[in-house]
Amino acid sequence: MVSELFDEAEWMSAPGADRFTDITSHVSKDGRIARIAFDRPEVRNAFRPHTVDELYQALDAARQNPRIGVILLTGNGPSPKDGGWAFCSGGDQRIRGRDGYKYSETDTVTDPARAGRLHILEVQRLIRFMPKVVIAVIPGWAAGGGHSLHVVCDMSIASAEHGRFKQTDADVGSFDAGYGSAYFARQIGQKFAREVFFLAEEYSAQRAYEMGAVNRVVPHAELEREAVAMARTILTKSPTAIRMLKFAFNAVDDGLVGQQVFAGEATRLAYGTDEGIEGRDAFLEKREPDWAPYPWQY
Ligand code: S0N
Repeated sequence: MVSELFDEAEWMSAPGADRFTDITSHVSKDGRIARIAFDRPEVRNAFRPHTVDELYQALDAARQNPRIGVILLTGNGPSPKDGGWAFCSGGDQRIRGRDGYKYSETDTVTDPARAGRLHILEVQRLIRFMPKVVIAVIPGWAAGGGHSLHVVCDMSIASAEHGRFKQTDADVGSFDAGYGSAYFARQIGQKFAREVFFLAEEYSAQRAYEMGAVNRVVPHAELEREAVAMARTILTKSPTAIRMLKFAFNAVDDGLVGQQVFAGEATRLAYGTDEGIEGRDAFLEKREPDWAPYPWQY
């Protein structure tokens, strides 16, 4: 069983997913939605570097699949140990060392180039900059770096009964000083964001909803069904409009990189116009471009 909330009728295994050990990766049977899940419920879905590598690969495969428009990021459960549910509890503290993380519990760090990589931030950027909608589907704890992941997702939907939020970074001496905190403050306001980090208290899904940190709170048993329904609504929209909107929402907080990403999409659109094609053809045909048909619009 993948997860108690997993609907076998909805999903098929994603290509190559059988090689994953720390996550599961599925595609909806119509090929339009990806479901990628942490699969370490016995440690509240904490991630080790190996988990992050797999997560990156699965997300990037979904990004490159032109049929997929929405990705659901979730955590499998419940824990076989105690029945607890989690989205993700952040970095695996058992393998954290002075300079970062060992690759896995049994690792003695044989490859210095891989030691201590905090590359969950690469996953954050992949989610942030992919031109598809990523929804955090939160069946239980979102804590530490798991909290940061839900923050960077485009939307969040949480289990009413088991959804729990806690930003433990300052408890364990870590700090996500990027999207996890500063962007979180843009979402819910400075006072609330500082409270969440400085007090590191537990918040229910309902409280997170009231703060503006999650979009929807739904009965636990319906969590994935509701998430799929949200995804299907998004899939009825124009892919170009959704990608331009996502990058427009991002741009104001992403500085020159945000402008670069948005501008890249604008260039792509311009290349598809007759005017853009005239520029290309004029160069290839070694002649002056004829811009006459294209007015200086106002
Ligand atoms: C999630 C919590 C609140 C759940 O509490 P609960 O329900 O009482 O369960 P527990 O009994 O505590 O846990 C059940 C079992 O799971 C193990 N476990 C839980 N979380 C982790 C973890 N993160 N690492 C390793 N093991 C974990 C427990 O030990 C227990 O095991 P057993 O049964 O054997 O006793 C609670 O568990 C909790 O507070 N967890 C820790 C949350 C945490 O502090 N996470 C780390 C925070 N920091 C990061 O994530 C940094 C990540 C990072 O790499 C980063 C780097 C740079 C910039 C940004 C980031 C970033 O993303 O933040």
